[in-house]
Amino acid sequence: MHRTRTAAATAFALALAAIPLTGLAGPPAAAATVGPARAPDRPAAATPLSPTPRSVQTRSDRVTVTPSVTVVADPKADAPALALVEKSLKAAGAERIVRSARAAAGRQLTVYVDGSGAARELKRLGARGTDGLPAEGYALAVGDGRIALAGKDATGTYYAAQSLRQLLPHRDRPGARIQGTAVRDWPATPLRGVIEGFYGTPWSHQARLDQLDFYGEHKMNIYVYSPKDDAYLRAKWRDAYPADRLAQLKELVDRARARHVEFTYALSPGLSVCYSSDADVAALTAKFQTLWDIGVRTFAVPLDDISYTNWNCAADKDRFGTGGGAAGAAQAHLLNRVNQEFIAKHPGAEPLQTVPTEYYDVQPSPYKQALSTQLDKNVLVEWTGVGVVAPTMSVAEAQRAREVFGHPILTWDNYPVNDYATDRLLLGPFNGREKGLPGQLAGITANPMIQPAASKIALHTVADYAWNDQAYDARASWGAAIDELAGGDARTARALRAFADANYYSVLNPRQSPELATAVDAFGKDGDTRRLDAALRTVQDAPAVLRDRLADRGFVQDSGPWLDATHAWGTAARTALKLIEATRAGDDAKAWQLRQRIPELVRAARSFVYVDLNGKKVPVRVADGVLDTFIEGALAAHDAALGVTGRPTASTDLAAYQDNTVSRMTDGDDASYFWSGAAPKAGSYVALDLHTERPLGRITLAMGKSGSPDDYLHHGVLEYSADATHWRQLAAFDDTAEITVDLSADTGARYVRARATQAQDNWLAVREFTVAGSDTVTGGPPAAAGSALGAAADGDPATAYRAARAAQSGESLEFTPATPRTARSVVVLRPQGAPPKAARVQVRTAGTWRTLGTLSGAYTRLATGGGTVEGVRLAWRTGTAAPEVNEVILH
Ligand code: LTM
Repeated sequence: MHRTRTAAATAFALALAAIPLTGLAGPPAAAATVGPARAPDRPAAATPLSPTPRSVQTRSDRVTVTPSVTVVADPKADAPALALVEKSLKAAGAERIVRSARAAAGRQLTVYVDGSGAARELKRLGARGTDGLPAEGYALAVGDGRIALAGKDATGTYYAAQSLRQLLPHRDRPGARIQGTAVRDWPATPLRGVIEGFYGTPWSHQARLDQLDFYGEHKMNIYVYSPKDDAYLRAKWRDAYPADRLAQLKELVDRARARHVEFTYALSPGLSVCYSSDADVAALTAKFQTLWDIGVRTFAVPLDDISYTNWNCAADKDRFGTGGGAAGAAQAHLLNRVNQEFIAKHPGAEPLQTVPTEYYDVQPSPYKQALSTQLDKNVLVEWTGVGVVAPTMSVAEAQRAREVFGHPILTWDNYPVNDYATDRLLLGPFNGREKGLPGQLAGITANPMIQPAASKIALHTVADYAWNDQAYDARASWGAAIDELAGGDARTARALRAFADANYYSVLNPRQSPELATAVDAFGKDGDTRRLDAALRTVQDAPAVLRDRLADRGFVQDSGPWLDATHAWGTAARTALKLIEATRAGDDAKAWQLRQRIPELVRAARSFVYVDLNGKKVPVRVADGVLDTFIEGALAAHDAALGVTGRPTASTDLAAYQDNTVSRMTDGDDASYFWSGAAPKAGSYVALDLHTERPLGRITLAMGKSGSPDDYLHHGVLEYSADATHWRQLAAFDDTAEITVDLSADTGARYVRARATQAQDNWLAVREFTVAGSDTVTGGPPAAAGSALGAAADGDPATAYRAARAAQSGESLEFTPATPRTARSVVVLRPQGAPPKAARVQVRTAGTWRTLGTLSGAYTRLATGGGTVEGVRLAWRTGTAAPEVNEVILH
């Protein structure tokens, strides 16, 4: 099967021909102004067109889509463009489309597509034609009862039709009029698109078809088919496709062509190829031939993420030697053979593409030198920028890449790919790419997320940048992407914006949730709870709105766990805000009631997982560093109001294995644990910050866990410090997983840590790391397993003493401060639902016990009547069901 050369293909060839080593061709000679515009230019960014055109002028008149519309098209006009024009007119309310060689009589709308008719009408409307435009450029004018559009080539006409689609009203508003407009437009770089090049679950066939439609709509002209976990592309690259797989690929190739997208087939043989082998060259080209036969015209041989220091066959070592230079020579040899024996022998084939093994920097090396000098000059080299995921990319870096690789550069931009961060959706815009960069490149391909539909927000912005980097505004493009996906529905757009903001963080967008963070910061300054609650409510409700109203069901499906987590974090944060309100209002009982709900809400928010290709469950992150921090702040403010120091903050220099984060060793739950995911080295530590310097009581370090009893620090020391810089040793320990150290009242510190003194093979699991104050708790009933009496006076209301049994006659819990304390009241915090009158509350002053009253429900505050308190006693009523106490506080 043969096809006509698409404009995308021509652009590709032109790009190669036009690229001088010092930089690519600049903007075309054509001026960006059109003829006699009747109204002043408005900034292109203000148009509804996306990508933002180079030049837009509005006219003072308007055109109506009449029930019958005549289309006067050049006989050679691009068929997909014509089909799109007609479809868009129908969607705008036209009931009948008449194809004719002449304009309609009377007041009926006539649309001219390409040829002399369009050229004449463009001129009449004061717009310039396509002369002087680069490949894929177009001109479009609307006014005086007609529409004229013309492309520099077939793809240009298709893009003119895409712009017209966006300008036309929707049939929901019959008779709606189109603003008179003249657009003159062209791309900033020849190739613009997507490389499905990530690790993890490859996109489905339906998702790929949907993506190709999306690329066409966004003037992207290349899709590189290169999912890392498709065995036919890497592990089993020599194997032929079964018929059904080939049929699916053909459907993709056909859809791509209809959308003016260059389907690029990328085969990655590097895991097992023998570069010098005739048989392997034959296997590669035979596989390419099967793709050629279904219409593929662009091919790539990526050689990323392989070892180039180990040969796959002895023959390569004999032929090429060893080292980076040898690897470059071997790869150039293989690529040149494919280029000369396949690409060159297939007229109509586009230039070969490759991804070098050193794709992530611009450092000269023997490997790059070999590729630069030995690889055929017409092979395109893909490069990720400086860094695998480059936070920024500059014109100077691209120029350097061209010099160092000695070939035209196509960026493989690792955004919004999330295979290295499967806990996140990356919903922020394409950012950090310098203006002028596209002009240095053969093109830009973006590696998307494992989630195809959710990638559309970022890909929309990539398309904007790649088409018109000079007008690109990341935030504006992000907003436009959201509005487009929301389909013009304001409520959906608000929800989608909140959801995207909550999932904004990436290497390119290091400020997580900028809009929510701004709202939280503003609250910190003005304390306006109503405003922050409205913002949080939008976050909380966004998932339900999106599930209910978002037309792109793929987006909803892709985002499932993140939608759940967003709702749950919104709920937890709103509860924290209510806690702040109650704390401020001095409504202590309500504050305590709200406070107790938060740990469970946070646990729920952290419980949602993404299940990856291997079945691994990855807890997802949403608005991290913003909502979790806000909640922690609310808890800390409540602690301060209660007069307790709060839960110590845990830290470590060891990475956590999966979601077994370091905070789990201070959560008061002996069943959860921090797990290091790597063996500690000498010097590795786990530490606690007690928030204030205070006397240290009993320290417990409970290590190991069921299933991994040997995951403890085998040789270490316990240390303490006032400033986290100067440490003093408390104890040394060897070969023991459970450590308890009792300190005298005069040992005070803010920081405590356990530090490994030797490297070991086992990982580290810490179930609980606690530091009691030197206040003591005695009496009973005895604590249940996994709980401790001391939890009733550890400064952390989230931990609780839970009795093992009901109270017996005469039993009491006695709290003795390290030193007698002046206090106006005794506060006793118990779990919600705790029975009233369960105990008499007594204080000892001047050596005498006095009864202040009985316990209320969960929150009890009793005035001491003044004096220095030497002790507090909860004298249980006989038979009280196993008591629980979160905290006894002298206030
Ligand atoms: O970036 C390249 C050239 N190769 C791989 C990609 O397949 C992968 O998706 C990204 C992001 O993890 N990193 C790579 O190194």
